[in-house]
Amino acid sequence: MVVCFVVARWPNLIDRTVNRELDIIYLDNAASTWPKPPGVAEATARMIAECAAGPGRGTHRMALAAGRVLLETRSRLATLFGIRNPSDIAFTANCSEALNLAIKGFVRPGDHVVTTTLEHNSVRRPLAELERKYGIRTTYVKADREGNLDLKAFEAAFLPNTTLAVCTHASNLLGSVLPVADMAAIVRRHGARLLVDAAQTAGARPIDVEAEGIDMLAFAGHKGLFGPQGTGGLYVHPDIVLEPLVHGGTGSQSENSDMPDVRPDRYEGGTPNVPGIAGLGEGIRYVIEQTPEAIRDKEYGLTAMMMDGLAGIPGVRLLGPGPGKDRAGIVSFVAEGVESAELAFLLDRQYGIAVRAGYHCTPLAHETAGTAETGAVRASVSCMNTPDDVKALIGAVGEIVTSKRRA
Ligand code: ALA
Repeated sequence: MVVCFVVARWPNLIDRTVNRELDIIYLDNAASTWPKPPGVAEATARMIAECAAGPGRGTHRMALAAGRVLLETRSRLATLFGIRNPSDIAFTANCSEALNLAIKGFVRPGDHVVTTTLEHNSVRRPLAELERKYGIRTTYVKADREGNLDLKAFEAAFLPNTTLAVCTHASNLLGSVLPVADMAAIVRRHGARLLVDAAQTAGARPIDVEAEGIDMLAFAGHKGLFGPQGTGGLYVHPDIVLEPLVHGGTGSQSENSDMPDVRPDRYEGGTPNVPGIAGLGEGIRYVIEQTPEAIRDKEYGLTAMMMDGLAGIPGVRLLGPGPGKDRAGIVSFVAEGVESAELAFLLDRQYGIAVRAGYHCTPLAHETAGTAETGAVRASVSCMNTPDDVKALIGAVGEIVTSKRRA
């Protein structure tokens, strides 16, 4: 009875939300991309409607069809990231889970880890947990105010017991892009392994794990890969064996009380998000068709336009690399006379523009940028945005900031 009552009271949850979103100018793509390319929603819905069986958990046709969806999406990911064996990719619920799997599965008591002050809490928090529980040690190499990392300082942080380096590929606050191939060479010289957090870059710029020397790559499915939320994954180099994060059913080696040693089963306990992974497969298809190079260039053009326009508004200070320098599709800024949260609120309520304000789960990067006290407003594009979206943001920020400064 209670369930019926609740369902009856909330029959139109999706309609109400989507209807409001349809006339939005969406510039919060660093959190989650929207809209998705054609085919993503359809593939997800189709799996729920037509093929909701457990992959690898039966030999009937529907279970096999679900298994093929995982296989196909994994193969597309391997193509996109230059990975030889798709089984070296494990699906996870998001990039945070992938990073937790990599960090907690790799680091052992007595280890030292090198990382940076640009990291998201999904790197900082698992490391802090291991520090508390097992006394591991972490060195945070300080990036400069724009979000650039000095490679000499990075190399100087390595100790004889350093086993892992973790870095974001692009800062989710500053948009700065780290030179992961150069970092990988340093990491190799010190006999350690490199884990890259590609939350902001997977799909939005080229990544080749072999060519760039990346040992583990964590990625979100719902950002630049255009999949649904609840998808993500981790690439693990074939010679690295991680402790699993989840112990549970895999549909394989069921007599064994340990997790199987075969991949990807070892890292995928429990029934996966097959509808989400079906949608993710369509998102990756789109990225491969467009090419990550073309997506990067389109986002860069929109970002450059945004920086140019915002920089011309008196009282606005942009964070991150200056004009002409490489950056992901992220522009964060602070405005004199108006708090970041208020500015984001007014953009949404008065202009229908969605951005994200606050600390973006990266207090370390805010300290680095000098915005630990104020937070910042972040506008972030995907290749679905248009110059008109950017013009609307610049115009709206200009009006709000000018009226606040006059008041
Ligand atoms: N990490 C995501 C962001 O930066 C959620 O907004």
